[in-house]
Amino acid sequence: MKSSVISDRNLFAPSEMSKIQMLKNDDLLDFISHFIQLMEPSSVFIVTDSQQDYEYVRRKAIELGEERSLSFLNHTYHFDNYYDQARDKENTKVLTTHGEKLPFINTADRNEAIKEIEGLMKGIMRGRTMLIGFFSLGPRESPLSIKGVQITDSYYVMHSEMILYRRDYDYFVKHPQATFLKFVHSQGEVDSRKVSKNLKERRVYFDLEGNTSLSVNTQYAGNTVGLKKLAFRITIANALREGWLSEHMFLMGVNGKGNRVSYFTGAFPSGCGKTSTCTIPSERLVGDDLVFIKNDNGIAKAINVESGVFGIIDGVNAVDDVTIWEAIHSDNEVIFSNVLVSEGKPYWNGMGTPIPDKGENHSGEWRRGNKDAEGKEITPSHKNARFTVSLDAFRTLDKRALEEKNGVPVKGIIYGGRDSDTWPPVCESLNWNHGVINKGASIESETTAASLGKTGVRTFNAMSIMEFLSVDLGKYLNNYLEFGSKLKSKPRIFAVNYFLSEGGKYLNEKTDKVVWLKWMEKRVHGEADAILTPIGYVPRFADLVQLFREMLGKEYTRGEYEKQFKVRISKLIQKDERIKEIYSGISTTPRDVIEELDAEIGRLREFSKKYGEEVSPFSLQEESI
Ligand code: SPV
Ligand code: MN
Repeated sequence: MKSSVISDRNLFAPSEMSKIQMLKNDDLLDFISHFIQLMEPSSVFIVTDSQQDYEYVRRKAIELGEERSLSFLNHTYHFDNYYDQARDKENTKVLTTHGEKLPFINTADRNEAIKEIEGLMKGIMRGRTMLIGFFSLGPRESPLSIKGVQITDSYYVMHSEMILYRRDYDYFVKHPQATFLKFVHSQGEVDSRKVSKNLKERRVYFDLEGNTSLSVNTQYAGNTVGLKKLAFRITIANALREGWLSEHMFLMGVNGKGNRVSYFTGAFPSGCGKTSTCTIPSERLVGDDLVFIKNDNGIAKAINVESGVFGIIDGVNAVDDVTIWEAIHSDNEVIFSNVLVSEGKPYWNGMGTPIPDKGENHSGEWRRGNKDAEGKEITPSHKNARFTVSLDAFRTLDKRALEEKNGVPVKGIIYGGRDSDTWPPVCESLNWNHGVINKGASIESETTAASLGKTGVRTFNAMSIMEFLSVDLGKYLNNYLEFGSKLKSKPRIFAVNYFLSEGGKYLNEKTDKVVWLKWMEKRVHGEADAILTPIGYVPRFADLVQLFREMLGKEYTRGEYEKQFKVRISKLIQKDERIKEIYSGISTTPRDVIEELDAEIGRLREFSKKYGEEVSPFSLQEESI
């Protein structure tokens, strides 16, 4: 198509004209032309890899009021509309053809949905500048990486992406045949506070066939930052087609004996300890949210897709989250979103210091006690308020692993949930299939609103991926099982649960998670025996005593161990039955899934005949591995 808009001197200033002329990729130029014609910006700015372009985008975000400066360092803050504080599940849709429906996924007809959203996008950038950014998901030179191009009219979105991803305009210059993912966003009309106004017309659509996401009338990063959760829907589908894994996981190195470092990935639903695990001060952070895992000569190798963190700030304090606290107070720039700002300083719930009674927050001018239109008291910061910062700001960053082109070998995969009364604090699966099915595909998370001691409402969240899934869950699991079957050396699979409680009290301290990590690290190297239970292997008491002493200087007691690791037979059977019911309702569920769940239920029933309702780990046999 190579449209004439690409050479329109009214749209492209001379500097931008020379940047676009460096790009010879027809698919790219068609893509850009199509959306210029549709959205009718009054100018176009091309974000290259230069420092100058970085500073320009950042400066414009501030000049136009999308971000404002804080009084310290070069930190800024941004607000989203009071009603635009999180991902919009209802209006997020995967586009399918021939009326195809997918279990658990909100779908829409491709042709109709594109017509609808392009209708909303028509002329939406009039009077505004279209920004075009070029990025790499994963290290620039990595064969595992995927490239992406973002079109947006939000300087805040582009600024966030420059912090969170590696820019890679040069790649597009050098590779006219490059294939890439396409992200198109417009914040739409904004009000005097510069927040998106037309939330009724907020839409986030995924055109998997076109490797494209389209998002409009929203600013919250989870709906707009293409490279993050928008790309994720597309890469999940591509991974399924090509036989690798695109996962909602952290990537971290756990320090072991001598100078050994063992890499683990971890999938946890939000609010279940994912970021706090991978930022433990004694270990190594590689990434906190998204990984690609590929089979490299029989070894599972992972890369972090991102180069920054878009993290929840609620509850982050100097004692429990030392590395995050340091990172957001370092001289690396930070964008705070939806926090309270008072006299040029950011404040958030649970930060551990007093919070002023007035300031500006996601609701506008704020005073303590203010209520919203629904009569609900407005908290100083939103529960989903966030910080955006480069990984370079973290003292514990494993820079070599982050930049490792071929990825780091995955020794273990950890699945976490939030569960008050069923899973033990840590457990190793019997093998790959058992781990994928009975741990990962069985993740449940109790609603955090559930009060301590009471059993919360459990939400099924396989692999903590359910909100992002863009393919049939049965086929997705089949790919996972097949991926493992082709590995020469399979990562061990573990499940953790930081939320076990009794009588309204958590059975573990926040800091205990380092002990479980160290135990898992020993297990993957065959250095710790374990106790075999129907749901997998749990630690021996003696090993935990030693690890608690070494890591936390704490005397771990027999009583604590027994409470935490007893096998809760009937709860476990109930859980397996719940999960089995879900998978039985999906026509594409691989046969192994039901078989593996049935086998575990069978083992648990046998056990209960022998031992009764609950079994102390002390009465079970040790197994050496
Ligand atoms: C999450 O909620 O899992 C996030 C933030 O990482 S979002 O970008 O909204 O997905
Ligand atoms: Mn996430």
